[in-house]
Amino acid sequence: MNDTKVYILDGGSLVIDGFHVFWNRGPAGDVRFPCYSVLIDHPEGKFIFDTGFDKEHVEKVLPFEKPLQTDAQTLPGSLHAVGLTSGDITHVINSHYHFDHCGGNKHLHNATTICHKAELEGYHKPQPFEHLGYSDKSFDLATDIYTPRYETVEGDVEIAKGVHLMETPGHTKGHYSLLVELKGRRPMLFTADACYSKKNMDMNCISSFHLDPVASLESMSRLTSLAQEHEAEMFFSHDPDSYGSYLQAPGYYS
Ligand code: 5PN
Ligand code: ZN
Ligand code: ZN
Repeated sequence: MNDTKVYILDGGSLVIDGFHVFWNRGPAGDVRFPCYSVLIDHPEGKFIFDTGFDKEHVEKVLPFEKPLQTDAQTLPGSLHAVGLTSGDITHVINSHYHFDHCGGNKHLHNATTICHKAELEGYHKPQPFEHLGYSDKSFDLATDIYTPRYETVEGDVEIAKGVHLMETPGHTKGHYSLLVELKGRRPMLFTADACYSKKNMDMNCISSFHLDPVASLESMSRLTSLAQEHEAEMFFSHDPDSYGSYLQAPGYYS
């Protein structure tokens, strides 16, 4: 049996203000941060956790976030670099349905979409201040080549051997973080937007984009406990400082 491999697929970068990264703390000013997808090449399937942003969507709806994304940083482009095409992906899981995490779903026309029941509810009935976050609806819309096939889950779930979705609500209603166990190294804990960066964790400071700030803080604390309990390494979702130390595809963790 093949061992699991985890690839980090670079998806380009966006700009937001420092007060959005560090809620009520700042300092103000442009912060450019990375976005990426996680490919899990597993004996039970080829799983993608998060699919980055769609550059055209951001240019149209959020041009002030100054998207940078080369062709190689699109999801089809980054899959190509590891010898795969969009049709090879069997499952897509989104930590949540913010535009910078689901923009590439529409390319994955053979994939089953694993989603938290509460996240779909949150997306379908957003609070008024969540509209921009949930502005890319292409993951939910059928096209000629793409029809989403949802498989709804709740609670902490092991979606394949050693691949665990862990509930970390607050940033959104049904947010998931991801824990992946590997044969040759300590587990990887992908925080997703439950914690943007190591600095957010160290300052115990959440981002300004959230549904429930208290739940968000509890989820950050849960991430700390999970990392301790599993002796896992945390990988943050939008961390300009740590990102350079993450091994990039075609390199992989195993
Ligand atoms: C990167 C980014 N920009 C804006 C929003 C928003 O309005 O909700 C979430 C979000 C983002 O992650
Ligand atoms: Zn988000
Ligand atoms: Zn995000």
